[in-house]
Amino acid sequence: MSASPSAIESVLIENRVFPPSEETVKAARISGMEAYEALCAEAERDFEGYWARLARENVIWTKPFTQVLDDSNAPFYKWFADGELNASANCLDRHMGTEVEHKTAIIFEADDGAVTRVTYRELLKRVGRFANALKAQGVKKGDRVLIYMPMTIEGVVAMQACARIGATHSVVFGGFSAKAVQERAIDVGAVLVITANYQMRGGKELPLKSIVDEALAMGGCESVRTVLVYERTSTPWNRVQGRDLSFAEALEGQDADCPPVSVNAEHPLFVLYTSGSTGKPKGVQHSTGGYMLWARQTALWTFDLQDKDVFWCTADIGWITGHTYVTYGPLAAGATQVVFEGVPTYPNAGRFWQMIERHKVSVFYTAPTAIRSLIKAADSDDKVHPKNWDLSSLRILGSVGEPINPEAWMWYYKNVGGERCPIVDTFWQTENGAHVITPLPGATPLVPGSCTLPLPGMAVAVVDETGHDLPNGAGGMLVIKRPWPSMIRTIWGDPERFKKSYFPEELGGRIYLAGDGAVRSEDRGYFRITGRIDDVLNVSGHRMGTMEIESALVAKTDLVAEAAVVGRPDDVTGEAICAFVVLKRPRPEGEEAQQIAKELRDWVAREIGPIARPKDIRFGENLPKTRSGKIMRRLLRSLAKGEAITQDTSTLENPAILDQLAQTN
Ligand code: 6R9
Repeated sequence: MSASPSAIESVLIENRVFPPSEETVKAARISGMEAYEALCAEAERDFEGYWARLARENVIWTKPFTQVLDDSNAPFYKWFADGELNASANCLDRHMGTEVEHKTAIIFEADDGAVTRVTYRELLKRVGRFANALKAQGVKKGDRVLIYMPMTIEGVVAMQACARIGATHSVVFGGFSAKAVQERAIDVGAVLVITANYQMRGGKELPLKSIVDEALAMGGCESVRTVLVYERTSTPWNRVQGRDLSFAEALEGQDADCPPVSVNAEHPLFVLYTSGSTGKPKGVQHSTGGYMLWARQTALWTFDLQDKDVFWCTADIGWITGHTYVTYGPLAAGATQVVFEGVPTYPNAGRFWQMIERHKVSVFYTAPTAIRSLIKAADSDDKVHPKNWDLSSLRILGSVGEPINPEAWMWYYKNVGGERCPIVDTFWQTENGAHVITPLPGATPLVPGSCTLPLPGMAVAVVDETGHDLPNGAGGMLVIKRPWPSMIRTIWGDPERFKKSYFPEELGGRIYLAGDGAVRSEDRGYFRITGRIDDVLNVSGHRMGTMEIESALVAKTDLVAEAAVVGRPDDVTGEAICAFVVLKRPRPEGEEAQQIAKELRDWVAREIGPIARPKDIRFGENLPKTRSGKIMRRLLRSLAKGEAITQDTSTLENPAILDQLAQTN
């Protein structure tokens, strides 16, 4: 079956149920719904006892905890607060002397197809050596290190090395701009930056180090003393004397043995920036103990990882999915995983399928946007259809980052999974640390387009504006009513914003507000996520704040007077960015409009990164506003979709501008 773009949208709700095969149930870690329900009942009966048990089973503690949950300063919850551990030891050292020691930890495939493998033993040595190099540069426990790296073994090593010495890492996605790097370096107070001279993507050599140079030259980053440069390619890079060192220089003479530093369970393992509903990205701060517990446990449960599995999560380490399901979860679980440097469409759109065949991947985890673009590619070129490869090694498929529409689900199920592999549609967020709502491959009957049921212990509910539970079938706000170990601890340097964003007073100040809408099915109580309810867009599975893009646009002060950004549905990227712009000069038309639109797109790509580049830009003499001056975003959303305006426009100052704004460039 193949899907045309219109067919992608056509099946909005799919009611067929796909139960796991008997074979899958029998072999699974959580075997059957009874096993799932028993775990839920355990968490219900003895909430703290349940989490304490999992914390003991999943984490190697250097000092055992005696407290479980400390809610004395809620919503600043603490978990296992008197326990101590090291995250890197929990991923690497724990396997030494076991059969995992000489197992392949990472199969790295470079953009050009070259493959490198490292065992757990070798990875431990590389991490140890790198950790010693960081120490030699004066990095201490509690310092922050900014990582701006391509998808490579070195990227994982850099993160693990920070964890090993108790330094808090902050990874910035390699597609972000110099401005984004600068803002994050300042906000987090980084003392050292780890980067590469270039990254290879789709056959192209793209700069990283020069972007770091630009970011640090913008000022305000005086805390950064050192920049370490991984020489990914042989192309020379510009050295700032006294500040920059190549990896080779930094690693020279360093011992591979670096004892892991024990840290408190609440010690910040990392800060990861994500978009919120205001202009400034939020530094989501995660703990060490609670995070490691759920990263490992969900890797084992959701993906049912077994000894022989080859796991492949396609996410970049610059996102939370790459943190939890590349750097920490699979390694703590002792799995073999694939790390891929390149892009799914190079050298052609069969790359994923080719790599699954080549490395005998058995558990494959990717994003709906990638699936949808590969559906399109396979539709127009039979040679890149997954049927051309042997995908029989696959046993479990996963999806993350945005709702997967039933049509894409069915295509993935049939053409990739051969109607044999359960699809785990995992709902979670940067702030959650790890999976929240997801099917379990050996238990949950699947319904396409639904992330099904919460993991045991996750008190997820759908509520109205006053925080009251809604019945099945009624749409409302997704919340989590009780704390969980891998939850966000605070927003770095902004505890007030943390409280306001996630634990609003209107809901009593103790309930976590996800920012997504959801509805539970009438029959099974299965969750379906209906999308963000705040000013956050989801473009290709990446979160973008509308205000962030608006701020970038109005920062072009010579040209832009005002801007409003909304999302509109898009076949491939899920949502597309649509910007309505008022210029400081007469409204342009025709070629001039196209030229300015291009200039603004490029500007936003430079300010934030290419993922923020608006797809549509429309010009008006004004924006639709109420008499009190509020931009009527609902109208803009309709205009962006190309819908006729049916809303009440009587409060609008200037109804004539609607016609202008309906015109595309
Ligand atoms: C892991 C990750 C979080 C937002 C979240 C929601 C959307 C993620 C989803 C999903 C429907 C799923 N989202 N997974 N929506 N079904 N399975 O993506 O984290 O980058 O913080 O994005 O993504 O809107 O609120 P993050």
